[in-house]
Amino acid sequence: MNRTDYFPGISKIKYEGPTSDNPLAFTYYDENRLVAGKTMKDHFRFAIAYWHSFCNENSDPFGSGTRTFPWNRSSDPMDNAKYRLEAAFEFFTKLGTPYYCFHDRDLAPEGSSVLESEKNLSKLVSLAKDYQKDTCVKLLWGTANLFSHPRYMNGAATNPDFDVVCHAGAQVKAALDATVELGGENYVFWGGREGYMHLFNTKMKMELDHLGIFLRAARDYGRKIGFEGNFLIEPKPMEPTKHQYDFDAATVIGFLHEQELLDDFKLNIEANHATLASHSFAHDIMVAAEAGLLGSIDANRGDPQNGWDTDYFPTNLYDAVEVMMILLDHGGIAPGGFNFDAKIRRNSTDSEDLFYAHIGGMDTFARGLLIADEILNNSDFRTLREGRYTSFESGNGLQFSSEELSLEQLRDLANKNGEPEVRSGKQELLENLFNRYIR
Ligand code: XLS
Ligand code: NI
Ligand code: NI
Repeated sequence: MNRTDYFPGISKIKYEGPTSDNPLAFTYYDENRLVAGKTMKDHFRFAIAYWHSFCNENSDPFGSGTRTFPWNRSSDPMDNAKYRLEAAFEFFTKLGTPYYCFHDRDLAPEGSSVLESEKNLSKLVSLAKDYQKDTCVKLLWGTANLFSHPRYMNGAATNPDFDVVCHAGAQVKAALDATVELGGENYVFWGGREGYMHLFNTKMKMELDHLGIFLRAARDYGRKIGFEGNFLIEPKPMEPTKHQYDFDAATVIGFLHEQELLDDFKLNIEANHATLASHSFAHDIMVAAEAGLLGSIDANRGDPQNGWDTDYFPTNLYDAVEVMMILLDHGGIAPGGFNFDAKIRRNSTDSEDLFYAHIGGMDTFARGLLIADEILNNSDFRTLREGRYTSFESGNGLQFSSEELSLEQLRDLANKNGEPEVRSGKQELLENLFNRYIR
């Protein structure tokens, strides 16, 4: 393939170790390093989000873009889509991330009809297939953008107008075709405008039932065309709708139960969405993981001072350690991965800024993994936590856990055993212990 250099002056990013002062090198992410029996590459399965990195020129609601993408050099959007693909694969290979993720409309522009949109997408998919073969970069997940076009202003699958639901169906069908064609390992539904702005004009139960029906139809089609991966729902509590139906991990798990989707669906947890729902990143990861439903992660970071989806690149080591401890305890993230659903700031205008951002994110999680592994193996962390629950390991406690005690029996035991001993939760000790390893 004829290659243009879209990121000139930047060569393959290498691991140089913690003492390196080269900002274009990894200091912690060493893809072949073994930690807890797996390479770092396999622990993370890092992915690049096509939309933030190659589609948005840093515009915001107050102004147009501040970057000019060299791949937007034609007046024909299809040509630009091809240049963009070329640039994206140059970036993936220079950075050394094994995966990428896209929305249908990131890859190819919408046409003037359903048919034209399908044709546009399939042209780009066949090019992407060649790049994937050439570079060994793989597709972590595909998705459909069911929120940007004005027709989706009242929702996609939950729209009160059936004609809009059909368009959403057309898009998801094509996006599933694309995902399967490219060997995508997962398929994501982020409920863009699936929610409501006001209850006065909303039939909530009907909309939620339609969402379930739509997802079952998508699941059936995906399985029919040979998609074997997980379908993932990405929770988010608000923005763009005032109330998004997929509010947080716990809400989505309830929805999956109710709609009988648990055999095929898991969750894609995004850090900034968890914090928007007044949870920590680790909280929503834990909720999903303990339910056996952690599918993948959108790695980014919110801003503690403002309440929207800032999509900062993740640099918070404390969060990374917490999350990696959960993953080490719950069998890891595969077949999901860590997708950088994050964008550089509006005033980050140099082409290497995109590299710094991703290098920082990858190093943060790699360092988090090393620390998490140390805490779990070398400290009293596990025993302190386990120690709080020893009363359920034998005797009446074990009987209770095995659902063998009635309420009357609990009453009789309380009466017999008297007032429980006071036992400390040891939170400060655990926090200090955790901090001692952050180094
Ligand atoms: C937006 C979402 C979106 C999904 C993919 O807030 O995070 O980027 O990940 O549609
Ligand atoms: Ni996301
Ligand atoms: Ni988001």
